[in-house]
Amino acid sequence: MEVQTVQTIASLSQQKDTIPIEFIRSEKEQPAITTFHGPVPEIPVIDLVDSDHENLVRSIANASQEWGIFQVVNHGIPEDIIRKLKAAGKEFFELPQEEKLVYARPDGAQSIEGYGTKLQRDLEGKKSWVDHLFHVIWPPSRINYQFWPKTPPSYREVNEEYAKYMRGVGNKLFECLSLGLGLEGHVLKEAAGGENIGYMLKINYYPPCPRPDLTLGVVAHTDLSTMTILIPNEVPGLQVFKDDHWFDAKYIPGALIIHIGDQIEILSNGKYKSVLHRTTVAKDRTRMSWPVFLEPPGDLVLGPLPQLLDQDNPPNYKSRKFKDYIYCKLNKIPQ
Ligand SMILES: O=C(O)CCC(=O)C(=O)O
Repeated sequence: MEVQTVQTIASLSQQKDTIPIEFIRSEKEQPAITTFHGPVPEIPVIDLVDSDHENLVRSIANASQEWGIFQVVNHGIPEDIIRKLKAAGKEFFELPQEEKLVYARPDGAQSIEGYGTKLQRDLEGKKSWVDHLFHVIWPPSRINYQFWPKTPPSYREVNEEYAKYMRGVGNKLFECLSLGLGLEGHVLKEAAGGENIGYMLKINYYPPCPRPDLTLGVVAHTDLSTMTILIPNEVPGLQVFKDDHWFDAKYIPGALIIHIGDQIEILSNGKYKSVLHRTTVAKDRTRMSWPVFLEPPGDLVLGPLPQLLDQDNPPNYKSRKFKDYIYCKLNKIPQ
C-alpha cells in the first residue's frame, strides 16, 4: 500500500519553505488571497438552554436561513467527555504510521470508513492538506469496530459515550428546525430516516504546513448530510462563505459548530441553506476537528416536504434516494 498520507509529507516538509506542487491551490482558492480582511460578521451563537423555547426555535431557524451554520453553547455535553474525545483522537493520530494503517480504508471498499487521505483529487488534480479517520458511531447495528482504534484503550468507551450525547443534540436540533418550518417537532427527523439516521464520525488531522498561505485543508464544499455537529480543537481554520466572501469562524471553547447540510436544504425546499465552507491550515500547529455527519439511510427518498408545497410554492429540488444523491455529487453529475 502507498503510505502517502499528508502527515508523512508534512514531516518531510519540516524545516522547508515549500510544499509539493499538487498542494498549491490556484489563485482563486489560495487563502492568503481570498480570505476577507475587515470587520467579520459573527456566526450566530445559540444557547441551547434558552428558557424561552420560541426564541430558541426562532434563533435556530434564522441562523439556518441566513447562514446555514451556527455555534451552540450550553449543549449539555460534559466538558470532560469532549476533552477525552479529543485526547483519544489526538493520541491515535500521533501513533506510528504503520499502527494507523491497520485501520486504513480497504481499497475499493463501498464505504468511506477507515483511515486515509481525501477520497478523490479535485477537478484540477489538487490534493488537500489533511488526513482523516471515518467511522460510524450510531446506530450500534451499523458500527464496524474494525475501524475504531484500539489504541488508546479509552477510544471505544469515550466514542460510545459521545455518540449518546450526539443523539441528544441531534434530536433537539431536528425538533427546533422542524418547528421553525411551522411543522410539528417530529416531522423533519422522521423525513430524514427517524431512528435509522446514521451518525458518521470523521476526525480531520491537519498537520503543520510550511506554506499555509498557498494550500487548503478541506476544499470548499457543502455537506451531503442532513446536518453536521462539529467540535474543533483550539487551532482556528474553519472558513464560511457568505455575501461573496470567505470569513474566518471564531473559535469558542467548548462550543459545537452546526452545519446545515444538503438534505435539510432539500427537505425545507430551500428555506434553510446548506453552508459552503472550507478549512485553512496553520504553519506551526496541528489543527484537528471532529465532525459528525447525520446521514439518512441510503435507500430513503428525500425531497421537499409536501407540507411546505402548494401552488405558490412548487418544489425547488428533485426527490431522490440519498445514495443516488451522493453518487451524483461525488461524481459531479448535475442533480
Ligand atoms: O475541520 C473543519 O472545521 C471542517 C471539516 C469539514 O468541513 C469536513 O470534514 O467536511
